Amino acid sequence: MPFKPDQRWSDVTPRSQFMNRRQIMAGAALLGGSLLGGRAMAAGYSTDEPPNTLEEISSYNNYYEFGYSKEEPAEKAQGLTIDPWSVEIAGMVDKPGNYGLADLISGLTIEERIYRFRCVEAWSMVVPWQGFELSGLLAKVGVQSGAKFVAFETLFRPEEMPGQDGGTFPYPYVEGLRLDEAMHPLTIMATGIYDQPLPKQNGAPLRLVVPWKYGFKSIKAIVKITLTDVMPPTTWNILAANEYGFYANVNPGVDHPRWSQASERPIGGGLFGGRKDTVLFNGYGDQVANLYAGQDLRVDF
Ligand SMILES: Nc1nc2c(c(=O)[nH]1)N[C@H]1C(S)=C(S)[C@@H](COP(=O)(O)O)O[C@H]1N2
Ligand SMILES: [Mo]
Repeated sequence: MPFKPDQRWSDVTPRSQFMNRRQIMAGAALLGGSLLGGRAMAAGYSTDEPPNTLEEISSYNNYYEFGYSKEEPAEKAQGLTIDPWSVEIAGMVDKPGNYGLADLISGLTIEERIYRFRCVEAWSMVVPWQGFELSGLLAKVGVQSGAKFVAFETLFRPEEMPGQDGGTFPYPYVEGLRLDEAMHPLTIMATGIYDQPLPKQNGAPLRLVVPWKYGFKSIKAIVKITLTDVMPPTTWNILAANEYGFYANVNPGVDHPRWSQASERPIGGGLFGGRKDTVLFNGYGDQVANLYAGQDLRVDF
C-alpha cells in the first residue's frame, strides 16, 4: 500500500476510523480486492495500539556495537557514517553485487508499518516504522531455486563502532531467516521511524524488522545479504545456543532458561503501567503460525 499522507499516524482523523480504513485497504490488497470479509479486514499489517514516542524509541536501545547499556547507543552511534552506504547482495541470486542504498531501494514501495516489538529481555514497544517488504528486494535481485535461507550482516567498522574494538563479542553481528520467513509480507527492511530517517541508534540506514520474533533477529546497519541453502549462523545463537535459538519466535510458553517469557514490560507504561501478557508470535499468529506447521516450537525455539 503506497504512502498516503492522509492515512498515517499523524492523521487528525480519530484513530479508530483511520485504522479501520487502513485495514480495509490492506485486506483489499491481500485479496486482490475480490472479497472483503471480516477475516481480511483483521489481516491489516499495522496494529492500532498507540505507538511509543520517538523519544522513547530512540533513547532506549540495544546496539552492542555502541555499548552494552540502553543509553549508550543514542549518544555513541551519532558518529557513524551512513552516507555513502552500500549493501552487498551475495550467494544464490541472479543479480549479485554491491548496491548503493538508493539503487537498492529504487522501485520498492516504502510504506508505514506500526508493529509491536518484543525484546527477548521481556520489554516491548510499539514502533511506527517506514520500510519496504524484504520480499520486494529479494524479487528484485532474483532468488535462485535451491536457496533456503537469507543471511544478514551488520557493518564492521571498529573506528566508528567502539564496541567492536576488542572484547569477546563475535562481530560483525549476523542474523538469518528461513526463506519463507523472509518472504512473508510482515517482514520489512526499515528505513525510517515517524516519517523521519531511521535514527542511527535504531540501525540506520537500513535494518531488518520481523515483528513476530524477538528483537535480536531485527539486525541493524545491514551491509550484506546472502542467499544460501544452509541455515546461517546467528550472533546470539553463537554466544549461547541453549538460550537463543535460530527461530526466536516470541513465545510465552517457552521460557528463557534464566527468566520467564510469559509477560513483558511495555516501555513508557509509566510507574504504574504494569506488565502485560506476552502473546504467541507477538500477536501475529493469524498471519505467521502456518509457517511453523508441524514444527515443535520447544525444539525449534
Ligand atoms: N547490529 C546489531 N543489531 C541489533 C542489536 C545489536 O546489538 N547489534 N541488538 C538487537 C536487539 S537485542 C534488539 S532488542 C533490537 C533493538 O532495536 P531498537 O534499539 O531499535 O529498539 O535490535 C537488535 N539488532
Ligand atoms: Mo533484544
